[in-house]
Amino acid sequence: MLTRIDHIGIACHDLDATVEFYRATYGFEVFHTEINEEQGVREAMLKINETSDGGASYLQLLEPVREDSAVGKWLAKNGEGVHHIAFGTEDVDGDSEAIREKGVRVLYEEPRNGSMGSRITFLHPKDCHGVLTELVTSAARACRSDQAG
Ligand code: MC0
Repeated sequence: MLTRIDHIGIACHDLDATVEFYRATYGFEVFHTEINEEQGVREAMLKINETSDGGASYLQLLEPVREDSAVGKWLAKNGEGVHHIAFGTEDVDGDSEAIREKGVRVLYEEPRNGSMGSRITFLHPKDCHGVLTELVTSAARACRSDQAG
């Protein structure tokens, strides 16, 4: 079950300048930064609020580390802006399979590594009314499900 907006992914050319905009304009501070080589991004997570499912909602600022990455291609074509929305779930495997059975293209056979140790997959934007959609199970949740079972 999808229980929160986990994050909104925002593509930018200059991560440090964009982080500074969000800090100076809204007072949002960086909660976490990392480079995800597989996805080809350097990212900063800005925590906005905790959520009733025990998780949290973030803004995820994304700077491409390669021009041929998904975010690099997106930026070249569209410029800066909202790149994707991510829903949080305790069960990215089960929920992505259930969504695949509804005829929506799930981009990965198995969930991959996401921000802060999460497991992630994506749904094709052409099957989601133009919105690139990500499903996320956070590290704490993934660990809890492993222990449960
Ligand atoms: C592409 N399209 C989008 C889009 N990206 N539409 C809405 N939102 C987006 N972000 C549209 C294009 O405009 C095009 O439509 C069509 O989809 C095909 O796009 P393309 O430019 O030819 O590119 P493809 O087909 O090579 O790749 C698109 C695809 C790719 C969505 C499959 O970007 C992908 O695999 N994305 C998932 C991975 C990802 O985005 N990673 C970065 C975030 P037209 O009408 O022109 O044909 S990593 C992340 O977020 C991690 C770190 C985390 O959360 O932890």
